[in-house]
Amino acid sequence: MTNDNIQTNAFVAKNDIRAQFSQAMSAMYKEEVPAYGALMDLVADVNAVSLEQDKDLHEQLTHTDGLARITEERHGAIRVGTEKELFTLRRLFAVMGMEPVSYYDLSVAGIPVHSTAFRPVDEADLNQNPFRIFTSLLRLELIEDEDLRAAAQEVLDNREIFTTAALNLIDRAEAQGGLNAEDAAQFVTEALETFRWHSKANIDRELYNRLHDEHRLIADIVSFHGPHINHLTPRTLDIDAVQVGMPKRGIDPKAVIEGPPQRKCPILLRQTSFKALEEKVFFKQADGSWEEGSHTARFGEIEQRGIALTPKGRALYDELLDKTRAAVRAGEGAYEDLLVESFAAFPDSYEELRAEGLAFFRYSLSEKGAEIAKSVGISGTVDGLLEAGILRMDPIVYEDFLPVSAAGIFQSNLGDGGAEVVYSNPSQAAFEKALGAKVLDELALYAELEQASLTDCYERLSAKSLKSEAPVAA
Ligand code: OOG
Ligand code: NI
Repeated sequence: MTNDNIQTNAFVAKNDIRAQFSQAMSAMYKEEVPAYGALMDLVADVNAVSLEQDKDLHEQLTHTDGLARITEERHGAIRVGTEKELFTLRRLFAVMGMEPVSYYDLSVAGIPVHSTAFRPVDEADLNQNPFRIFTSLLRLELIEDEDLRAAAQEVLDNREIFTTAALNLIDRAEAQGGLNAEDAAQFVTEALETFRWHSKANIDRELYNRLHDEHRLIADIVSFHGPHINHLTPRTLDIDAVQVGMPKRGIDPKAVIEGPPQRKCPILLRQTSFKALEEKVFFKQADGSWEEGSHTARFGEIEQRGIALTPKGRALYDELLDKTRAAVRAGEGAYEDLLVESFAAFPDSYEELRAEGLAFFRYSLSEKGAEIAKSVGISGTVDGLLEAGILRMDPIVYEDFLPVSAAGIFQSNLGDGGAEVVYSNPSQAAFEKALGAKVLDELALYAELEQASLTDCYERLSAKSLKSEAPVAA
């Protein structure tokens, strides 16, 4: 064994650091926002019922190793103020095996941020712990009022959202290629500090009000010591049941579920949330005293994840959603009926989704296929082998987010009032410059996963001629 190996073995796996961090975040948020704990309980109950009643789903999740991860599964969201903060966050998340995937422009929805999601990328890592953080960067350049922009910039430039120990441990993890158990535990503790809620604002009430009048989100990002986690979202297997169950447990959900309608074969992502809490905060007055006020930012959200769509499937999703939203605004009476009606045009069986090249699948050998492959080499097309029951296919879970849904979630929690400004223009290049890296292309990741699963089947069947007839998206 080389010296290198000895060192590497002493490092805690990134997956374990991520799992510890996700646990720690959940425990902290439960303390900070008790309704989150109530929601977790509801989701656990609903998921147990779904798995009991839907044997196919149970079998599918067991087969794809997706079952174990579900109770521990959650995503969070944060918003940062400066390029430097985003840059360091990328390094911090990398210590836990989380990489920036996809670019989301929220400015088109009147929200002056652009975003990415930090998450694990490889299938095995996702199955161990798929913790994700939706991360938004404020775009101060979209504020027209120059004085206000300068005041906000100054406040942001003067804060340090990371502890010194966290910064040192990030440096160490990069230099060594990992962290030992003691460092990893300290890293989790120190990293958590960045996302903690602080009721004492960094600024006085007057500046808070000016920021708030420009956009509530700007006040949320600039006024506090750091990017407090604003929600943590468990994954449910039946979001309609959770939506109905929330009021019974004293939680008030937003009016509509974002995303596609209820279907037999869930696609992409459906999300709903409960309204942000009104929280007591304290503004720092010029004479050093603290003045009491209130701020709403933190809320709860639930999501149900379905199959990842190919570019063709995604285009159809966007088209049908746009059509619905052009006719009626989300939240108005007819919205849900119209959504269901529009989505009648989206095939709702896995066979059709595959045949039409609308969704990504993970292929594996069926029990029969594995048995036969022991003795004879088999070749054939994917269609033929599926039909012969030699291959099986399972949906690849959508691991990302949806900009229209995200905008709906942001908006439902910004409350009423505040300006409805439409900012413009995505700027992925500027975002990536701040990040210090390119975001990964989520569609390429799904396509690679599908292809890798097929290649594995080729090899096991020794059927080198195996080719997908269904349009496997590039
Ligand atoms: C992020 C909103 C987006 C989601 O699930 O789409 C999001 C935020 O409010 O900061 O978390
Ligand atoms: Ni969310």
